[in-house]
Amino acid sequence: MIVKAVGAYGTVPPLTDFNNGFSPNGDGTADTLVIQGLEAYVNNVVKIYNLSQRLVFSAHYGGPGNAWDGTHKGRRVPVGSYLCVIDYNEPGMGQEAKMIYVNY
Ligand SMILES: [Ca+2]
Repeated sequence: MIVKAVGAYGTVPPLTDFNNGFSPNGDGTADTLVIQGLEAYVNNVVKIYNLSQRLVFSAHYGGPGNAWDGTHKGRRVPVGSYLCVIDYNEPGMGQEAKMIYVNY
């Protein structure tokens, strides 16, 4: 897998303020991977890879209530670092990639 780690460019502000870490343990705090404002890009796709470069999640981001909950095939993923790749799927926009951390 080759990830071109670029921010959004052109007139589009980068979405660099999403939470670096989250705790998908169902306690009501930071239980999903919130990426503020991404739902405005209606064609977006969010992909999560583990450090073995295996895809553990891929879906459209539709807001905090429709975001990755830290599970893979119905089970919580192990604590650790993951790579989040955002495909905007908009003309003139690339991908954005960022490391995130899952803890419980
Ligand atoms: Ca939590």
